[in-house]
Amino acid sequence: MFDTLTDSFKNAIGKIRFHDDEKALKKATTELKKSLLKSDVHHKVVKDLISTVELETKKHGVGKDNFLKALQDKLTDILTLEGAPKGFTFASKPPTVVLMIGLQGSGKTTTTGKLAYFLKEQKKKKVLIIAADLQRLAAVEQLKQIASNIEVELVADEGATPTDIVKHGLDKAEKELYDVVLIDTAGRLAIDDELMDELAEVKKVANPDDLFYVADAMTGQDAVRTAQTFKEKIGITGVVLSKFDGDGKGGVALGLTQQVGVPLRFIGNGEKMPDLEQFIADRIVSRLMGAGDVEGLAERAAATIDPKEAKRMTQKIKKGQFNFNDFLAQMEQMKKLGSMKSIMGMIPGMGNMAKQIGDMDLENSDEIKQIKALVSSMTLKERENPDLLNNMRKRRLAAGAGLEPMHVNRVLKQFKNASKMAKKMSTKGGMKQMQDMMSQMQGGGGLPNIPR
Ligand SMILES: Nc1nc2c(ncn2[C@@H]2O[C@H](COP(=O)(O)OP(=O)(O)O)[C@@H](O)[C@H]2O)c(=O)[nH]1
Ligand SMILES: [Mg+2]
Repeated sequence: MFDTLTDSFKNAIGKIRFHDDEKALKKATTELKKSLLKSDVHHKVVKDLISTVELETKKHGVGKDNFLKALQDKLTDILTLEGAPKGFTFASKPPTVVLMIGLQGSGKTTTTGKLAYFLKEQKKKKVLIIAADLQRLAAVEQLKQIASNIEVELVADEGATPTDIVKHGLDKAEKELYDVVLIDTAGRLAIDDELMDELAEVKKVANPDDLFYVADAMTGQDAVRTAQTFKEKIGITGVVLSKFDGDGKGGVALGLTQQVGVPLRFIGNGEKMPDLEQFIADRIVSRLMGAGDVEGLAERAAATIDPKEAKRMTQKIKKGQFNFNDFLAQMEQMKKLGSMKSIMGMIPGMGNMAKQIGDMDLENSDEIKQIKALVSSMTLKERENPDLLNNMRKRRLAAGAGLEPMHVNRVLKQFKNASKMAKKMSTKGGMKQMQDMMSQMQGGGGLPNIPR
């Protein structure tokens, strides 16, 4: 997450008034420098950022707006490589072949699944995964499970060599007209020649359009160093930073593109399949400045939420007809959007909430389990009409769901509140009200809109 970095920028911006003097600017940049270094941004990147921002702000006149603009421009500059691809790019002639490489445990296999899910759900592509990590039986098993969960085709053969399986997979992709082929490879605990040789061979056979180096964000500057080595030895065209949701400080994402000379293409921010984000500089800058990433959120929602269904649901909510079936259906939809933490981080002014919420697990929280147990004990009529539930029916439900009557009452009350809240939010300006409430709870409004 970008919380720590966003806080650093917010603090610095807060130190400068609408019109101000160079002393205030110095104070703001000195503090910013300190906190960026603390967030594990490389010192050269920090130095470059600070000196440019100081220079540009002075040139246009010291004041909040010019400082903000200078920061925004420089950040965009730092996160962009001229002419380099952004997010996922497709080859002119399908299939687009991507080789996933990296150290053991960096998140290659998980990221392969996430990418496949992203391409299938958001880009509506036909995706094939090739399991070329044949070192460990468990690795193939892990990929099998992931592929079957997201319903993506997998080519795996424990007996084959990595190059054979890649050849076999590419043939299949060609014949069966796949759009994208993702190849998961073996890693090692550290960089060694044997690994590099194997990867070089796989690369020769696969002739990939992209080579994504998957790096664990929690390893900080080590992620940058290993990426540099892989770039020299194998050649990479993009980096994916996994485990960005961890308590890493996030600074590595800021410098990586310039340091390695290869664009950061994706960020992994959770263990679940939807927890992957394209790294698009403008959007990231917007988030770093505390303005959220509405575009990214809308994109994700558009791909997962059926607009007709959403409209039908809104109508029901407005009429107060929201029932238990709808409730469960909504839960399923939410699950597809990704972890609560990653969603909140994209809503303007809610970045801090994300920190407080932690990771609400929609599948496994006790409350959700109770609700599911309860709903499955209901008759169809009861599911459709929560008002039917009198005391006798409640006792029957409690027994059926293995809950205390007290729990049943609590769940029903929560459901009533949720449906009231939903009704409120569905009115015009409801979402705005909610946001205002949230930002008041955080003890401060969001940042003003950033001038473009
Ligand atoms: N929290 C979190 N965990 C991740 C993320 N990506 C991968 N992991 C976890 O990291 C561990 C290693 O991932 P795996 O894909 O098996 O790594 P590989 O050895 O490079 O294939 C697994 O437990 C994953 O669930 C991420 O973005 N966030
Ligand atoms: Mg693996």
